[in-house]
Amino acid sequence: MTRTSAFGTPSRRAVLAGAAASAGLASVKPAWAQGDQPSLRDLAAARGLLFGSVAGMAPPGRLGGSLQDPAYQALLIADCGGLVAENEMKWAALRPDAERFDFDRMDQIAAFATEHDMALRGHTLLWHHPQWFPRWLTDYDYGARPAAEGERLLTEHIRGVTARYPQVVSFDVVNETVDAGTGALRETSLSRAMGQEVLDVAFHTAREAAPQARLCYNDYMSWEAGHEAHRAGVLRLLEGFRKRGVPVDALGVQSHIGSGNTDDSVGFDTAQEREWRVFLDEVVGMGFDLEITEFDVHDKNLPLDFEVRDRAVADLAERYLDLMLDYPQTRTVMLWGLADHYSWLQGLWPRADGAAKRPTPWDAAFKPKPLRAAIERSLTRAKPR
Ligand code: 9MR
Repeated sequence: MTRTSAFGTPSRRAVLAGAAASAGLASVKPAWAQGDQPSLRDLAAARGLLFGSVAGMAPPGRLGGSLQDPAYQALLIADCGGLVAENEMKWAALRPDAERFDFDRMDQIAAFATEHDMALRGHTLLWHHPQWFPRWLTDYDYGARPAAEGERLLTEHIRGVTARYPQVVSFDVVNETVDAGTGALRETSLSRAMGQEVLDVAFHTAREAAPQARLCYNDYMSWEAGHEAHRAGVLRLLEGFRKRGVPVDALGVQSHIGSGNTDDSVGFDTAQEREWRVFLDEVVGMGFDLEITEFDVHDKNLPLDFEVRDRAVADLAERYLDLMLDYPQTRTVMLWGLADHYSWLQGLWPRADGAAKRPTPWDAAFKPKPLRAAIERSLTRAKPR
């Protein structure tokens, strides 16, 4: 009998085993994989890379609710070796207050990953950005000894989450703490209580509590005009980590590429590529690995025509991924969405023509687009690591 997961989908292992048995083959693609394309998961794995995507447990049909959709689940099972929760591991989701954890929705995501033999990424132990703190944490009364109370709260959180999910292969320990405009470190209630040591404490605690996991600093700096201070701030932060012996293994390069939020071009010309390599060379020169953690291609400023738009998205993606995978230090490629209608980009920065965006490899009818083929080509070209 085919084993069924808690989500009602047959597990990958069961499907693969069943198909292999009936066809008499060692490795067979599941029936719902696209055409005769090899799975991106297997292509990546053969090169020592982890390929996967985000999914979320928001109510069915909503942005953030992709894991509730059986068609989206099928894509994950067919093509992804890794899974990351879109929101469910954040403080805002896990922590109703200072005393309690609510692991319910995150547990369901973790269970899906286990059912389908997917590696789980952890996003994020500390999104150190005031906008994304839960209200209670912003207003928290740290008492007479704020540094000690901040440390207690933070370490308890990190120990709680890492103990609950010991299978996590890689954690975004700290997310987006460099101010994109100035390059300075952001302030939160925690940093006001503990000082910027809060970041070091987060990494030390994660290393101690999850020695099996790679520890990343994750951010969205890019080559775009206006990102110079952001890149410089991230380099300063990484340098400081190294000098102080803070256990950070990799830089998570979010990779929300395409139309910038500030810069309306969709460029990645030769000069920008050079600029980007200078940044990456500095990062790997300090001994950090790279992870692509949230890849998608914003098409806000591309023409309406699907053929033209999808081609431009795919071309940019292929050049970018080729460059990133040229670094043997890049071990992970995670997408921030597989199907267009679940992309967070639908909810922000509308296109001038009001049309839906097309930033992911599958369209809203779950038909693969040129972006999927571009990713496949890039993974195929990647040297084994
Ligand atoms: O995609 C996520 C969206 O559903 C949430 O509303 C938002 C706030 O929690 O976060 C989005 O994910 C972000 C990620 O956690 C960090 N990097 C940027 C991502 C896109 O905004």
